[in-house]
Amino acid sequence: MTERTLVLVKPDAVQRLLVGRILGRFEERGLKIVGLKLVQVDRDLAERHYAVHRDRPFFPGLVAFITSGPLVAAALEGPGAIAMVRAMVGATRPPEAAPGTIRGDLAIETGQNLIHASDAPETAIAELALWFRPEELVAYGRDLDRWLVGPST
Ligand code: 3AN
Repeated sequence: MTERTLVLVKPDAVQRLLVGRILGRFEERGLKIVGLKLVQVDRDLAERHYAVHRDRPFFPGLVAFITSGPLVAAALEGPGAIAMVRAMVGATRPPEAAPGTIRGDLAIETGQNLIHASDAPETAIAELALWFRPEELVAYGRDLDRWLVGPST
């Protein structure tokens, strides 16, 4: 089933010049970028995005980190995109992230783990609505989809 999911390429990835490489992995896999922007996140958006973690001890540090510099928000679309992107991102704690995943290849510490991705269909819907206005998500065709996903029936 075609799904959309939210990815945040976090401030550490922007500062480490990894935006292109990280987004490139998703492009190469065949996922379609349907929304994309650079955002300097304010405290209100950060707290709403991480509301589920509000009572965790690392919450203040998390908000400080995500607001510390610009990040890149992307909406990605594809068959089974939500689970596929999570698998490509890897475990939350980089020491546990499998080689071949973004965190397993490029990150070493949990606080600076480069990327966020929606973890379930309901989360993806809520997060996409939080980060993108409806008109910022663009539906379009790609000629190479017949090579990636096969002929349309
Ligand atoms: P994920 O990003 O893999 O979905 P979550 O949702 O459990 O992980 O955590 C959100 C973010 O909070 C993580 N990406 C990480 O930056 C931060 N975080 C999670 N657990 C910790 C922790 N124990 N110490 C510091 N930061 C943490």
